[in-house]
Amino acid sequence: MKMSPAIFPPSGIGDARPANQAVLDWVDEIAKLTEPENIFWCDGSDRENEFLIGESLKENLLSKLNQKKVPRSYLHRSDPNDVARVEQFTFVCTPTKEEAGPTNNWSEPGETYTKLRGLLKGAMRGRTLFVIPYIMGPPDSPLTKVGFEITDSKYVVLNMRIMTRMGEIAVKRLGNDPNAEWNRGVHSLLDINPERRFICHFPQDNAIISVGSGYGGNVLLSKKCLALRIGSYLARKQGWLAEHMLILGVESPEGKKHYVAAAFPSACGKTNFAMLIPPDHFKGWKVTTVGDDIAWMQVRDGRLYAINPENGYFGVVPGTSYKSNPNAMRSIAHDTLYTNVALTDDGDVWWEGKDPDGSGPAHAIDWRGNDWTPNSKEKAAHPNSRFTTPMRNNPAIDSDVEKGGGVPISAIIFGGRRGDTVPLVHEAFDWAHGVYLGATMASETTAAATGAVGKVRHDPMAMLPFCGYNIGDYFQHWLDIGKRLTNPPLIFNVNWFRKGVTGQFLWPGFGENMRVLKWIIDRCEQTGGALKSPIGWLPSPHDLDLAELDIDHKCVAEILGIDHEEWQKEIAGHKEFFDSLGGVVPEELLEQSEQLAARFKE
Ligand code: OXD
Ligand code: MN
Repeated sequence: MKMSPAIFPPSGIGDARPANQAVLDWVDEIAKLTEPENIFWCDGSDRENEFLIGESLKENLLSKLNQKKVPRSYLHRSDPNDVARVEQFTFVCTPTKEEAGPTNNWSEPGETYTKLRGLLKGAMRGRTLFVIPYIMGPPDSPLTKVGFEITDSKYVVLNMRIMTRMGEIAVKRLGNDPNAEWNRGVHSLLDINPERRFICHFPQDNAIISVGSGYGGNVLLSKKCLALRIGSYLARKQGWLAEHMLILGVESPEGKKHYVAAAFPSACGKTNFAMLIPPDHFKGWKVTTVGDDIAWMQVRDGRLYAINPENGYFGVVPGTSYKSNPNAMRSIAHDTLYTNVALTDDGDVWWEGKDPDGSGPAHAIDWRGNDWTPNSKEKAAHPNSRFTTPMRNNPAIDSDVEKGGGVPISAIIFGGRRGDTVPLVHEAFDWAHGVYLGATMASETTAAATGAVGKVRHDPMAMLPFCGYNIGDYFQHWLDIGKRLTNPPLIFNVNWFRKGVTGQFLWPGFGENMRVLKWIIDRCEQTGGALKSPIGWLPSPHDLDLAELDIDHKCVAEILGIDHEEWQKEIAGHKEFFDSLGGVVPEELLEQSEQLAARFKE
């Protein structure tokens, strides 16, 4: 990728310096180290955004799309070696290796700072250093956190403006107290070389340094780095939860509303579920979105309340269509930044799965900038191509998305992408059993991170790449939170991806997932039927509302059922996973494992 030169903005833009001396000193220190041509203090205003878009277009960092088809939207092509999160280069730098635990790459903080300072030395020569003030969370929430990100990438600034509440609002919230809590994030593209790509977290310092990448999950430091890795560390210390979860509202025709939080691994349908449109049969039911990726939850009056700390969606594009997710399609129809999708000859964006009827363009420019036709071997859009869009574009946005106190959570769902073994839905017997369901969930890997795709791996609570401390302590924290809840959410596990013997998906998914959601709500309302099984409460076929659904009865029986042989392997897999963590798993979860095995023998 061509590096953009320094820019000198017209007066009134790029000079929003905060008064807080701690921020000024830190920026000074980073500027001395990186030696930028100039410093641009972002205020998040429309004028500033227009200026940065104009400069990005001049530098070919963005391409303008057909403004009639996708108004105020742009396409960015990243370096082909830089298209996903890099878990192998992501580090948690705690004073001891034990604090980072068995699931994180650890590196010693002192040595890591020295190495990163070496890489950052002079890294911004000839470039502009942008300072981005932002908050995570609604402005009046007690959970809201302030962050500052330094970056030499305009693409990062443009994305952060969509993904966070950026500018003045953060400067005001921070105030002048030099001891206030705020996150220090430093990002430099360096030369986008995978050999010099490190995403490092220093939880004790509330600091992040990310170098060598321009990909969203590695560089929008508000998201995976602050809201999850550092967030989970702070959450444990401060008694709340930072989770890789969507949050949705479900309202019945009578106006009764519940909120549900659901943890699925990356690229496993969180955005689709958060924006679900109920099928016609569910006339009068409404699903609304609070968040599509991250939930911060606190205990109040014995209940769990959740906020979405983000302000936008950074979603996977391929597969998104008016059939699979109409609300996402409407959201990304304007004011959206696209990364690594294909460009059609009439200046529109395109990707695999955009037209479920198979009608695609006869010619396009693919995500690498090459000619593409339907006969090409390569995909037109990268499998991890993304949209960045403001959450306010979503027609189904929940009316309480700005509520600082959060929304009360009635149910928590864990789910993975599993071709076998795990039924469509089951309910935990109680909180500790629910924590066990989360701790033992597994899922096929996806293109959201570099590495093999389609390999089943254990991904506890969908937090394997995002838990910023020892996973054993994280499990214990979940168990402890449960002890403070007098009115805990019910906990469920779902699997939309189970396949039959011929390899076909057994469940239609997408909007039809409403049928599962409805059963979950029925269970919360204590009106839904269920059968006790060794793995938890299972709906029988008549407990699910399947009216007007074109599905074979045999498929229903298969997807709701459990195969005892498969579960013997599954339980052995749980044990193996817990053993692989080297003795950090709380006793209470080991007991859950024993109890699960025993229930199969009853
Ligand atoms: C994401 C991810 O981008 O989980 O949300 O990778
Ligand atoms: Mn995610």
